[in-house]
Amino acid sequence: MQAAGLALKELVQSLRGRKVAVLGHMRPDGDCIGSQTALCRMLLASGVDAICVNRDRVPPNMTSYTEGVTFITGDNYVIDAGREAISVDCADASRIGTELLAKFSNQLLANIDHHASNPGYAKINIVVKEAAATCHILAQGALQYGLPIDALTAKCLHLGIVTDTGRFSYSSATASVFEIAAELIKRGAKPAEANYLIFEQESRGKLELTKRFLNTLQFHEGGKICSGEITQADYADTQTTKEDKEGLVEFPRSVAGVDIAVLMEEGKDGIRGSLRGRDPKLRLDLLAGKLNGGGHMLAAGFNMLGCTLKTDREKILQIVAAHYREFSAQ
Ligand SMILES: [Mn+2]
Repeated sequence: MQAAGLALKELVQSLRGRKVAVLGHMRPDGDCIGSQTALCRMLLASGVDAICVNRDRVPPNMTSYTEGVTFITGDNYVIDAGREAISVDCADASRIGTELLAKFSNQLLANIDHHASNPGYAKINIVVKEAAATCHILAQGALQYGLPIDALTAKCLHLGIVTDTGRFSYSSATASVFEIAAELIKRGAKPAEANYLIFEQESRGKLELTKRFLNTLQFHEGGKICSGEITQADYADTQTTKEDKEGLVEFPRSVAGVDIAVLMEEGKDGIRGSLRGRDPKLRLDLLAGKLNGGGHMLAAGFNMLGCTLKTDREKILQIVAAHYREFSAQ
């Protein structure tokens, strides 16, 4: 982490007078938006011509964090010649989106991230696998080396940390993370305001989607596995989108006795799934691999092309159950 702070300071200094685009991943979350806007603001305050670009829109409850920066989204972005790219919170370059990535013919200048699988795909790689969030890396480095953090930058950094640590509840929420959060609060971050903006602005459609999802929950293997489903009709009927499925898999995961939570989403081209657990022994990354997916030991995803719930639901659940029996016995 110390080395990352120095590398961040040197990167910011070397960019003075240059043109930079700060890129995030598709379907951005709080850490993505927070790290894009915080880094952009630090660069602007350091004399760098910086903008943010993302393939997808900024979630409506996060738009206040983009104040004062140019944040380009959508397919019609025009990137001026000579603008170099830095990615934040992207485990690999493809997470930026192929079309957006193609706008930058040269290798990405820098990659700042905390995902364990990050292969280091840029010229300069500031990857700290034990960091709680990309915003944690940025905040630590900025505080250590005196990079500019005004009140809104502090709010942006806090946004990434509060979302990626599950509101400071995961094991990644260490004492030093709390110390950094305290410093960000001194500089203008507002926890109650962030909590309201990020966690208490759900649409009524999301509530209806949640009701439908809860109605589909089924228990398997004596209550050790709990699965639920979403269809395209659910989105259409509740006027919601894929963004709104965020967090739904936490409901089955939160039930006592459940070791594997499964969310299956039926789309036009197949079934996408989310897997969540609490015991690393169950290796959900390996389970996802059996279902054409991948991820982390406790959180993974899969993508069964050409499958439908009607014809393939049982097959998928049988693979999950067989994996559970094999790995829980070890
Ligand atoms: Mn993150």
